Amino acid sequence: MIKDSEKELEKKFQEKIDRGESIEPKDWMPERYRKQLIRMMGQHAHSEIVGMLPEGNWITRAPSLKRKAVLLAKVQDEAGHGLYIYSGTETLGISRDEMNSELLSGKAKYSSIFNYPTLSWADMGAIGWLVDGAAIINQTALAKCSYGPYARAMVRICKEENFHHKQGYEILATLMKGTEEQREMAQDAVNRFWWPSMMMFGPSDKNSPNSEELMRWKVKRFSNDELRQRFVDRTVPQAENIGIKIPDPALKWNEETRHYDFGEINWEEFYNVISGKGICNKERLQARNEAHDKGAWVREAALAYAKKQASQEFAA
Ligand code: FAQ
Repeated sequence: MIKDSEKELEKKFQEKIDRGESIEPKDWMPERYRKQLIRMMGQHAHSEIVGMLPEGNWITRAPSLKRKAVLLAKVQDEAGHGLYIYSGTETLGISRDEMNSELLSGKAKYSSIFNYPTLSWADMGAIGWLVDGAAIINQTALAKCSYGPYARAMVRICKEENFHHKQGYEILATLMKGTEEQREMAQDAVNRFWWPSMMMFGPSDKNSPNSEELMRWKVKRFSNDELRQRFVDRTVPQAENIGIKIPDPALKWNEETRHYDFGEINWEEFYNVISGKGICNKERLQARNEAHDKGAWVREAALAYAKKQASQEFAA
């Protein structure tokens, strides 16, 4: 039997995607599709892991036992999300070790948002409400992406992110019902996290080199700007509901488009942060490297145990 040429395979692959069918790990796929997914899923998994650090910073200082238990559970959830996505990425032929070394060496990117510091308890509210809120909008779309393992991981992750979003919003709503100082603290956290959250959706469509290809392959179902607009439209009424002001003087409901218009993002800041020059980039990588080094004995012990089990099974 004559094998299909690469071009024919690519044509069938695209037709499958156009019919809305999933691509599974053993299916044929263009090398570029595999590479793009490894890049994007790898960055996503790293974001979940590095994303534990800003909130982890407040676990010991949570204002009550209940808040502490909730925050602890949330940070653990993020670790779980990282693990699902790393496992999903491994189905594309890259090992967890390789991905991890790309993160530790600074070669792989992770979300810009986690390079900002968490200065007050209200930041836990702002992260849950804005950062998880932005993540849900992006990830709900990814739950319908063409790569099966990624899409399935997103379904579970979105359910947990919804809980994260609500707990963040509830922290801010509680502070807004508190003293003048507590209201100021909530507003200050939103002032600092609003624009970085808007940047999570990536560069504007005209400056997004990967979008065209990823949308053709239905990895991305919506463009960066479309998702960003969805985030603004959903978030502004929630802010009004609890008396928080969005720090954007250009923000205005547009009766014609039925969307909110908003101001220009500081793209210079965005590109600085993603090229390693954000406030906490160094600190975050250092923390991950230290954790990796301190965990060496765990990896050694696990390996020794696995070897012992294998030799016992072999002898039996
Ligand atoms: N940060 O051509 P595009 C979370 C890079 S999960 C850093 O538009 P693409 C949960 C981009 O990689 C948050 N880098 O790229 C949580 C590319 O660089 P490269 C993470 C960014 O891939 C909550 C270059 O710019 N979510 O928060 C960013 O088509 C609370 C050109 O950009 C995901 O990763 C950025 N914000 O679209 C955890 C979702 N934006 O690799 C803890 C999956 C762009 O070519 C606590 N990823 N870049 O050198 C995606 O949806 C996409 O990859 C985008 C970027 C939309 C992020």
